[in-house]
Amino acid sequence: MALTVTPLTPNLGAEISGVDLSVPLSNSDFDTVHQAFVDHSLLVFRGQDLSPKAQVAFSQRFGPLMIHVLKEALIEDQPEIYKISNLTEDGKPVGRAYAGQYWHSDLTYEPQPSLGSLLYGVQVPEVGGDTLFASTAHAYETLSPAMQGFLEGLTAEHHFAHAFRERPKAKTGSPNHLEERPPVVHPVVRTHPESGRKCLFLNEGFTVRIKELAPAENKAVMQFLFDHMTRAQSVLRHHWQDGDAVLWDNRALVHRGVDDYGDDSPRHMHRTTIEDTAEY
Ligand SMILES: O=C(O)CCC(=O)C(=O)O
Repeated sequence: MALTVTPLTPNLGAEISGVDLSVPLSNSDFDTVHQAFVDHSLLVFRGQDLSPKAQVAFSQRFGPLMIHVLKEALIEDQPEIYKISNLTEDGKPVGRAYAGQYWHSDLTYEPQPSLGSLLYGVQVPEVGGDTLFASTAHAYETLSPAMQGFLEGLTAEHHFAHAFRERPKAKTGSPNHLEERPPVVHPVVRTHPESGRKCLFLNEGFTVRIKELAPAENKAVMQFLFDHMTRAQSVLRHHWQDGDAVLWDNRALVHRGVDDYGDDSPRHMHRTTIEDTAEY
């Protein structure tokens, strides 16, 4: 079956059909997938049957993989796979439950953040547990030139612990590794190294402050930017089916989970995280 690329919204997302990710893609199919990734920022592959090994092999074609700081949520003999799961085994959590229920881009608290992530739905609820994605390129492009000019050259501090400081911990608890990662600084506007588009690079989860602004200015400017980034025109909502593999570009999107389901609705996912080796 021929590979096809079908856009899902005007501003982000495409569904790819005619591809089996469990076997190596030909170079020409990979080039088409890669170009679609750059053009649409988010790709949905339905009906996949992906072993951890095959998921790692496909993800590695985009770049080196990162090992998540939450070691207890990794697959033991395949530590590139981070488990997002509300399942338990012998009373112990199988992975990180209800991860990322706030807008974020993966691993911006690392000095070298993530290029993209591939999340594979092993078992998902029939209803609920969707993931939302918002285009930070579209967000930048829909700011006024005056606001774009104001943001140019500013830098922001990102910290892993920030995501857990003021959030309700009802379902997830706080991980034990919060202080293991010191704060890092990234530009507020980054030019995507492959598409050439400018993207806002800050997120509600991990961005503590814009360094050059006073506290009251920070509060107002960051809240404006977070609201602007997640307007309906920039958002795609993915409803999961078992066997979906969703690949997203952390350089050009923010995303969040929706915890509108409970432990009586099993949700078990495998994530690989690709490193961004570009200089900004
Ligand atoms: O489980 C989800 O829907 C979102 C997961 C997430 O935020 C992540 O993998 O970074």
